[in-house]
Amino acid sequence: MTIGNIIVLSGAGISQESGLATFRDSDGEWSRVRLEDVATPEGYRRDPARVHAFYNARRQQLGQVKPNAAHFALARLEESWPGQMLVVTQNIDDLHERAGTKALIHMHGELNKARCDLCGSIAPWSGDLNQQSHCGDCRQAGHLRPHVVWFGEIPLEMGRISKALNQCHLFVAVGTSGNVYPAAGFVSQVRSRPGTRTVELNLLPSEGASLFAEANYGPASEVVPAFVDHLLNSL
Ligand code: BV8
Repeated sequence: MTIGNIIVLSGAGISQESGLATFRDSDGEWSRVRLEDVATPEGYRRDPARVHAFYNARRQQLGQVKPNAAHFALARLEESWPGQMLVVTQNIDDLHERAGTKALIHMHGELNKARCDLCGSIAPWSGDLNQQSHCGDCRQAGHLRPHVVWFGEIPLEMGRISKALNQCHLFVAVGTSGNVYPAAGFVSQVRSRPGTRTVELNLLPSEGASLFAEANYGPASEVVPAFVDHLLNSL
């Protein structure tokens, strides 16, 4: 087994067994609300109170959930892998960091941070956000939004992610349906380079399943620890 650099791309499926809803499963978030109403800048301009309520409910839920075996397995892999490892998550929950993952990029932002549209400050925020919330930096009210990337907005740290993709030997996608770009395109960027390995760990084949050379299907809490054991046992 060559000791190379690993990138793990995670999506909502890795947090599903912790009790957080996914988006496109039959009981997912988008079965209850339209993404256009709650996860776009237009939706926020139209009805900020509705968008705040959507994210406030999800932020409150964070306090009631815990990382699962999949999150812990990735933290164990980072700890024991002799090469570099980076987790790029589409998720806005904090379960990867709570499981111990250190090298982590939240490309779609973070639920427990607020961003001020007036002064640009980004600060931890664990309670409810609303239009009366004051920014801790500029002290102004009415300009705080969830520090979350909505559809039509540019994901965070794309330069750093692209550089890591160009240097990775093993790309593993966990719990993502492969519907949302640019994340869904990462596997194509990696597989275009010879000598790279691409693996999908998911409950069901994703939209991009045919782009992965290998796959293990099942609940993340089972297939991710098994894959981590396979990697570490082959050292
Ligand atoms: C951008 C906000 C430009 C926070 C999110 C037409 C064609 C192609 C692309 C586009 C298009 N029109 C517009 C676009 C671009 C658009 C896009 O991709 N739209 C899609 C819907 C077609 N993308 C954007 O707008 C992005 N920005 O493109 O900017 C740009 C880009 C680069 C450089 C310069 C300019 C911004 C996208 C970010 C949007 N914000 N979230 C929030 O509310 O959470 S995206 C949203 O979807 C979540 O972040 C989520 O993470 C993400 C992806 O969903 P998944 O994580 O995959 O979740 P999903 O429910 O879909 O799937 C769950 C999977 O888990 C399933 O496969 C299921 O089987 C599996 N599973 C379930 N249970 C388990 C499990 N697996 C294992 N174990 C289990 N127990």
